[in-house]
Amino acid sequence: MSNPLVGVIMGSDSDLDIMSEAAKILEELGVAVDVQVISAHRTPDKMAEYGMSAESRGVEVIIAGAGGSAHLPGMTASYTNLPVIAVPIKRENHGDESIKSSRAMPPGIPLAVMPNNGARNAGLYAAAILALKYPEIAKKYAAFRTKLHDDILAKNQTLQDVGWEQYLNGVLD
Ligand code: RP5
Repeated sequence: MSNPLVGVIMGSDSDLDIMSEAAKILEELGVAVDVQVISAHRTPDKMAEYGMSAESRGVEVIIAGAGGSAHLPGMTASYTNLPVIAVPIKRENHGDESIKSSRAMPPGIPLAVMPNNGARNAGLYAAAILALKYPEIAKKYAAFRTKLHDDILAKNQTLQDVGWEQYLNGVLD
């Protein structure tokens, strides 16, 4: 694969089970990714260096996931002019502090904020941004969307064929 166009960063390796969804969908769409653990509060120097050097390294979109007070997405955005997509990490015992913190970026430094644990959509959103420039990515992204569309048509056809009760008890089992 060529140089990573998307940087996927996260505050802890404990976020990787969720953040790997972004890497996975991007690689399925043929987009090379660079995946790193960078903590805003434990390695602030590394976060600054990463943000400041991202553009010169050829990265075009950054996806940043963090839990807790989730400083990583907003602070990374403050170190680069690249688009930054935030993925709030929410575990079962967590509140909504991460998504609220990401959404509350003061005007001037924008963050695209996904739903809690929305790493897959973050990957897709990054692909949509890159599709504006790269026809190959645009083709794969469009094909992905077409498949979503066609899958629903096929499911509805089966629902019409077998009826809702059998669908519920048979097809969905
Ligand atoms: C945040 O604190 C990380 O993004 C993670 O979601 C959370 C817990 O980190 P660990 O204690 O698992 O390293 O900084």
